[in-house]
Amino acid sequence: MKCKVCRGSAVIDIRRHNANFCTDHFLKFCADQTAKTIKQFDMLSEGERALVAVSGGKDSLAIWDILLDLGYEADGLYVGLGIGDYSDTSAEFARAYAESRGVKLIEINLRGEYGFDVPTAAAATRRVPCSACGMSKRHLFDKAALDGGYDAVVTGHNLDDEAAVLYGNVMHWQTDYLGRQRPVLPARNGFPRKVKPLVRLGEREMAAYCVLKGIDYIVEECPMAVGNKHIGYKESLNELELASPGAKRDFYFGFLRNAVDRFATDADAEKATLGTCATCGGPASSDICAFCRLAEKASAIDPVPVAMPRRKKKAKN
Ligand code: Q46
Ligand code: ZN
Ligand code: ZN
Repeated sequence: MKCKVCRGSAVIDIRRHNANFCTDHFLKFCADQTAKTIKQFDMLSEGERALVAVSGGKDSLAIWDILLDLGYEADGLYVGLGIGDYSDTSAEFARAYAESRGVKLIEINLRGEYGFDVPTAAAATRRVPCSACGMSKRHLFDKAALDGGYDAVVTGHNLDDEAAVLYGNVMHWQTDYLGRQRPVLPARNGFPRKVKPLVRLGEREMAAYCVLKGIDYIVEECPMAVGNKHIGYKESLNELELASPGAKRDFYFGFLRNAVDRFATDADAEKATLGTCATCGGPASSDICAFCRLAEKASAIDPVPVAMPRRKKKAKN
């Protein structure tokens, strides 16, 4: 197997590009694909400050690394979700990376600063953990970006993630979500700009990127992801990709080219009606925003151990 660029010995094959790469040219390929995405979707301009949502996993550490190598000013933000050992270990990877590059990592601890954690929030709301977790993370990333004067929140969502979310949104015809499923969401109504520069790169490539760059990351999946539908969607898409390389890319980028605009109105209308949260001053669809309501509810009950995540109920037909 030879590198497509230099004919040296290749370390990875990327079937959807019909290409093999050596280490150096693979790392360059990842940086080039990211730079192309940033430019194509106007994600970041020169001199802008980015806040990277860092989980300690491969994708967020890889995008942080690529942005720094591309010359962007990028700080990290780690949110301690209180998911037992998983959170403790992932925080260590995030800190170790920041230290190795001499860059700033902001840390927010849900239990320490807001009096609850994800397992307890799941019990308090009687919903799957990812629902309270995702909402909390979005709120805290947005708030930290605005408070810190950052120009954009960067997340490490990759092609596999976005194709799986799209698959789920189409399966259930979540038209409001479809209207928002772009790799860049402009700043408005009290929300900062949000960008996903890794949408041209897959999960396998991000793992390879970290290994080849010597970046240590948490390999274990979050223990609360049990029953997460996206895992099933990813598996289905992997089967399709195996039979037809490029299927995920064509599905996702075809959607961006041909369909996302058709759903945009629903999402815009919803955002336009937001007011201000009386507790935190952030955007809210009622007097108090969803995060502050969650914090009030979840901090009022005794902490729930991670060993007993609430399993998802079977979906009703
Ligand atoms: S951390 Fe949180 Fe994820 Fe764990 S509880 Fe779900 S959303 S799976 S990215
Ligand atoms: Zn090469
Ligand atoms: Zn609030």
